[in-house]
Amino acid sequence: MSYSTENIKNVSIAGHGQTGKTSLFEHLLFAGGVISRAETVESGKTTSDYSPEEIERKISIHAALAHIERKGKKINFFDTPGSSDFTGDVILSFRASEFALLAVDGRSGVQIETIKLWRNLDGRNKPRGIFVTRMDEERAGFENVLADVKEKFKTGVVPFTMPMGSGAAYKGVIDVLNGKAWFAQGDAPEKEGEIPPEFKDAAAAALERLIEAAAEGDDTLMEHYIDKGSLSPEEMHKGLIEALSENKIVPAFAGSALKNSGLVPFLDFAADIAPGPAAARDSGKNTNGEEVDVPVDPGKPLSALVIKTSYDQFSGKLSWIKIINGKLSADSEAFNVSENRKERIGKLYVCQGKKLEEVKELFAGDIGIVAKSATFKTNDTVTAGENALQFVPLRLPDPVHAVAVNALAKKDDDKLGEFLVRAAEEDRTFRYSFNAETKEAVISGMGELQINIILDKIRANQKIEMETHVPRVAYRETITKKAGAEYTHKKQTGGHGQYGKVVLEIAPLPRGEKYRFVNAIFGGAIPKNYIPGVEKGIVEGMAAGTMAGYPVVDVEVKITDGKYHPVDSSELSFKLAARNAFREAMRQSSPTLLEPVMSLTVFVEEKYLGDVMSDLSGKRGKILGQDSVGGIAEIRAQVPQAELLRYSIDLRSVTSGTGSFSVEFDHYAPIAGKLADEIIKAAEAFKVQETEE
Ligand SMILES: Nc1nc2c(ncn2[C@@H]2O[C@H](COP(=O)(O)OP(=O)(O)O)[C@@H](O)[C@H]2O)c(=O)[nH]1
Ligand SMILES: [Mg+2]
Repeated sequence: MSYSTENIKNVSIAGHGQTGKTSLFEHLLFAGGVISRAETVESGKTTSDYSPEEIERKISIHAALAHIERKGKKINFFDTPGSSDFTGDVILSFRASEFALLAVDGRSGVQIETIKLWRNLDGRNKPRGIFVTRMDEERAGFENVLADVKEKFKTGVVPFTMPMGSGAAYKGVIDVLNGKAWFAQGDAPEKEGEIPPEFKDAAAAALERLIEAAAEGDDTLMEHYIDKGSLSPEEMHKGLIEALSENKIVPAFAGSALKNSGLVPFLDFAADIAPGPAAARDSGKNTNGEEVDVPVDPGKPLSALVIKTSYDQFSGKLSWIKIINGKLSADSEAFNVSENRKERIGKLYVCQGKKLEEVKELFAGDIGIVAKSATFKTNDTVTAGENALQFVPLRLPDPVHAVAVNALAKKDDDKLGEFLVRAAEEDRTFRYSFNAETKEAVISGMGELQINIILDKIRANQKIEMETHVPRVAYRETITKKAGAEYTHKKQTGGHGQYGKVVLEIAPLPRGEKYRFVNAIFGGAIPKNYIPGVEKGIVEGMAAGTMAGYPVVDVEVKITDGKYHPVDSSELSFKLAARNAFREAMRQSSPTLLEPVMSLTVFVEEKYLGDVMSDLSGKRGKILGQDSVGGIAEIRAQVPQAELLRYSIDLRSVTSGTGSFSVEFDHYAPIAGKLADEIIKAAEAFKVQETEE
């Protein structure tokens, strides 16, 4: 069945691991009548954790999509992984949803991933709510969690539902807006009833907060409220919808997935109040490269964005697609703007977890799947015709962990490469490349877990044996003082000889300027037509420095003089002369090694702060700053890359698995002494051989 734009909602369920997202998703599907029985995560049979790797490990690894019909609305739900290793699929679900529901464990409150996801949503100005989960467990506290949210995010939260009791005394939730209670019935669906007398006061106080929140959405409503002291139900709805779509309020919900509780009132909220695509806008780049707003609009010609690519054992390649404008029809023709190619659309599906259901068309705002597409890849823009804007791609974090990999049997290397490319297509935070400089195939991603899962899958399915090791660091070399040298390349063979003389000076440039070539030849000492040869020689010389064979950077090379021979000179002679002159000068210029230094941000619970700091100082780290909010510390530091190659493993052991970090290249810094000696020694075996042509 196909739904029109105003009847579609897209909600991503996200949050820290083990907060109960997958269970919530499963039991929402049960409450919404999609499945007749909710399965436990432990059974490996839930709707959303369906891949073999998820069933084996009992955690969510990939985003899953399903939909529920409620009050004539189609609500698409994403279940997303909680581990930062799989953040790519959380980000794509945020990109495709107009509302995010953050699951927060009623016992632990805001955790590290909650904070990171909250910031990510801030960056998108995306409306969000909090679902306080696991209220049936001992020590669960709704008010504690709200206070925690308030402290950590400096924002008020407005309960739309609130729990009746907690732990063993948990009875269900109150639907504040509609003035009803929903009583938990264990395995059976929750039941509507009167608010019990002991919760009446709390419900009335919560309603008061909700009315104020609704008035905040709209100035005229605020006036009504001040005049009359209350708002009508219609006014309430209108005000709340506005306040939410402008991201002015954060609604809170409570419940217990396993007790099927707090789900129906949330579905009502999602259907009635949560922002949907109808009023949303996406952003793209037009043909002039300017960023433009693209309102979701069913009336315009088709435009859509491929948000995810997955491979299914039976159906093959699946391209997940969000329709932004117009509609996408099965058995039609579309245009892939990113590839500049036509694409034949065959069958079109929506899904309930792994189950695909064929549909004839999908309207703006909806999310579906195109099977076996020839050209689609994640981030591609799909339109009705050529020459259209392209949607802004998913904004993904840089990899934090890398390993070098190779197949044990040489013959398997190509096949391994092929499946690594596919893995990178499926998860855009995973990258695979051949580093020509270090001569290694390097894969990188968001953590050891992500990388191991990908490699395990290839090992198991493709029967490829492989080995991994810590990747080599891409060091650089540079010079610290001016020097000059000259070199004459001269060869007298039978026929033509070779002759070229180059005189040059080299000088250090500021860090990051890489290379400057200055031709200061007077009076044609080297004829113009040989200068390109000279420059080639310099470039070759700089490709492998004299210390350890690493590329040379931040050097100015000035050619001051030379000599040629009318018969024997050639481009090659000058190239070789220049290369050797450069090397000679470099040896005289007090060269030094440079190492890449990364800028690192670490999030840890405060109790681990001391250990993390001392670990960082042992890693030659320079602490730049530190903030602490509500028990969670954020540390910013600069640390040499060589010390961070296994940081995802080290941080895990220092913080019992709770810490997380992001890292990006910052600058190159000189390195000397014993460390430099070791690098030079290690590079000996690796040094680019000097070849005489
Ligand atoms: N008692 C109780 N346990 C829950 C509830 N929701 C989830 N759990 C349990 O919490 C664990 C993690 O749940 P899961 O849904 O996989 O969390 P996710 O990592 O956020 O997807 C599982 O053992 C669930 O059975 C709940 O409402 N009550
Ligand atoms: Mg899960």
